[in-house]
Amino acid sequence: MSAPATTSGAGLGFELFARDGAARRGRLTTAHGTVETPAFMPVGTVATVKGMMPEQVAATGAEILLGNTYHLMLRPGAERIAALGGLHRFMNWPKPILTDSGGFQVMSLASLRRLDEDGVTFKSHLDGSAHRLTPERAVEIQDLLDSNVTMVLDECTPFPATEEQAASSMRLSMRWAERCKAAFRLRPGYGLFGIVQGGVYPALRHESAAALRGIGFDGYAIGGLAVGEPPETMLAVLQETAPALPAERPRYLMGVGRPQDLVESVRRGVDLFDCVLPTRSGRTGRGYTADGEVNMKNARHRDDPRPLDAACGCPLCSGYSRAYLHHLFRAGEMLGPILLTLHNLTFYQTLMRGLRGAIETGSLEDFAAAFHEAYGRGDL
Ligand code: PRF
Ligand code: ZN
Repeated sequence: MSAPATTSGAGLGFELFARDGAARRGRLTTAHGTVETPAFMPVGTVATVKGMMPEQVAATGAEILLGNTYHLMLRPGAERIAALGGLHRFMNWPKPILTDSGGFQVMSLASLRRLDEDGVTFKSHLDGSAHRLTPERAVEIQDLLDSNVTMVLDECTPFPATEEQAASSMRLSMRWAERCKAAFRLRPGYGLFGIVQGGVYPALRHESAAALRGIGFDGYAIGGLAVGEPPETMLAVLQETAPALPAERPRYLMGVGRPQDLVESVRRGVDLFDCVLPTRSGRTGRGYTADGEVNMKNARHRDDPRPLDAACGCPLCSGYSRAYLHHLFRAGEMLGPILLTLHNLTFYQTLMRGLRGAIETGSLEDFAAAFHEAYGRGDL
């Protein structure tokens, strides 16, 4: 069973117009605009992409942001954001927004977590106050935020986990997915994504994908990866899982990843990504270029008049030297993280544009080979 055709009418539109091997070139349509896929979503956890004005984020080429149920329910509160006109208005980002459901963040950030069949109780990492998330409340919060893409509440199975642990965790997530579907308010331009779990076990991944297909979602995420397993394991699980998802619906690999992971995951059929890496690295002095990662705090940049990446058209690379950026980081100046975040987000969006173009022209294998050849050079 697949999701209903939603190219027009209820839900989210998704068209595919080119394929190259398992890779897909598509367009997601929401109530707040369209997203060319494969796409990378910058992370705007607390209703801001750290250090960036929304206009700057849009100028990097980003068409959709990720927001977080967990953080926003704690502060400033979902009902408050709803009363202020929703998350788009609140943060002045008029384009599409996808929100994560909170389960993953509860497990990584909250204290005193207690998971039961009905949901999860936890204490806030901010002030220790007690809160509860159920599948129904997670959907309601994302509705209050006016999120275009609501994610089901799931449990991200930790790595490592035995097959028995991964199975019972995944089956709980599938029961929660069904409750999320029942609680979700259908409306045009908004959709609900299921999340495949099952750890590193192919049989469990297939069982999870089949359960979600049976329920029927607007899109299908692959969760529980990039949680500490080796990169080759992640790609093997991905290669196993992607073909088990409906071909005509978007696929989202949650929390991934490094530039090389994006290239390899697109080759295996992923349409959507999110990751804190470009923004977090930007704040800590790590820059991405076609020739690999660069640590701007390294003394070797002290006298370097060249831009970080001569091929990049971002504000950092068009106006400032490596020596100046190095100086800003050494001096602890806030412009350093701002400029480098802007560059890193531009690098990620430029990579996605390159991948989309390569799929359109049927040259993805050559694009990937050339990317790895240059990027593999590492710190320069
Ligand atoms: N589930 C949810 N959010 C997530 C993950 C998950 O498994 C991951 C795993 N990489 C990141 N974010 N809901
Ligand atoms: Zn740049």
